[in-house]
Amino acid sequence: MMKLYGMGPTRSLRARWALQELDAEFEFVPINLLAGENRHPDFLRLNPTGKLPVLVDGDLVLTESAAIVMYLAEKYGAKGLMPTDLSERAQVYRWSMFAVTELEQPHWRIARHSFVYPEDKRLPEDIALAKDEFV
Ligand SMILES: N[C@@H](CCC(=O)N[C@@H](CS)C(=O)NCC(=O)O)C(=O)O
Repeated sequence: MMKLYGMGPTRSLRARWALQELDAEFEFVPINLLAGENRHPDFLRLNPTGKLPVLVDGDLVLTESAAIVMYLAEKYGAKGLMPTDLSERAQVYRWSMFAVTELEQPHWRIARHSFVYPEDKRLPEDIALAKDEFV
């Protein structure tokens, strides 16, 4: 059975949502980032960057939430999440890339400088710049 390593409100939500949307059988393996479980050698063997999500499907170990979603959509092609028509599929690639390269980056910068970084590393002026970029 496929295994998804993840934690509630993180990017692993994307993969979990796709699995549920596709009605796929999977085991969810919780990894507590706050407790540092992503730095355990067993987890680092799966993903040396120590990041979530990780999907394990047989011999395949896949990281990157957008890639996982697209992989699942193709694996369960009959469910219709991934269009069969190439030009429609191109739009899936386009909007997925747009989400992770254009939208997510400034959004994540806002989060880092608002509550992720320690207070002395936060740059309020970068929040303003990132907001402009996001818009
Ligand atoms: N581009 C990656 C980003 C993965 C990522 O940064 N995951 C965060 C949770 S949302 C993480 O695991 N962070 C732990 C760390 O950086 O140590 C993806 O979309 O999967």
